[in-house]
Amino acid sequence: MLINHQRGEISFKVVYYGVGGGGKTTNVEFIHDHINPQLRGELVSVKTEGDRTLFFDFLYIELTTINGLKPKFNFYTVPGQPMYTASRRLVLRGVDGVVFVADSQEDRLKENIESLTELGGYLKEKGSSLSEFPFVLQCNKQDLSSATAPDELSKRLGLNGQPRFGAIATEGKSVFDTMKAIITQVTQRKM
Ligand SMILES: Nc1nc2c(ncn2[C@@H]2O[C@H](COP(=O)(O)OP(=O)(O)OP(=O)(O)O)[C@@H](O)[C@H]2O)c(=O)[nH]1
Ligand SMILES: [Mg+2]
Repeated sequence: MLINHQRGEISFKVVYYGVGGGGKTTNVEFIHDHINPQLRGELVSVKTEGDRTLFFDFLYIELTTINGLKPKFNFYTVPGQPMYTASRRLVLRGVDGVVFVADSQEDRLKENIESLTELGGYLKEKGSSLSEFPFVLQCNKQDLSSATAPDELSKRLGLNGQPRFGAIATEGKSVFDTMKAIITQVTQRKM
């Protein structure tokens, strides 16, 4: 969280985390494409270790001001493939909230668990945990026949009670619900 008093802004960093090919980029692109262009910056793709890390920011004016400051949200995705651990650590620096985009397909459960465990380890280093930190689970690819339902997937991932959404990011289904849920968590925590 950063406060810019001159501009009267408070910025939060939200990271979309999860396995390679799970749908993080699809989420962020959909948000970017469907938000008022006057309220957001460009979608910027930054190369890290040969992979892409997406970044963009926008002013979310529907929220009331926080202590007189305009809330601004910076959305990032990490590269999900296992070898990009260093990039993920870099992107997670200063994070205020995480959306974990799980690939709901049955055969990706093990990778989802590995990715979530890595995230948990990072939060632990920061003196936090998955249950304490602003966190939303998105069970993506619910359109596929081998998809596990959100409640069941949440259980299998060892989560308890964190907000969860069944999504189809390619169709935009639950993309904004997920985004609003993490924004609520992040801002309520800081207010
Ligand atoms: N069927 C289906 N495909 C999806 C869905 N969401 C994303 N995809 C597809 O999955 C593939 C990977 O999506 P990305 O958004 O690039 O995944 P990512 O999580 O950013 O992957 P990395 O950047 O490699 O970590 C793309 O071909 C998407 O079109 C979904 O809800 N259903
Ligand atoms: Mg991506």
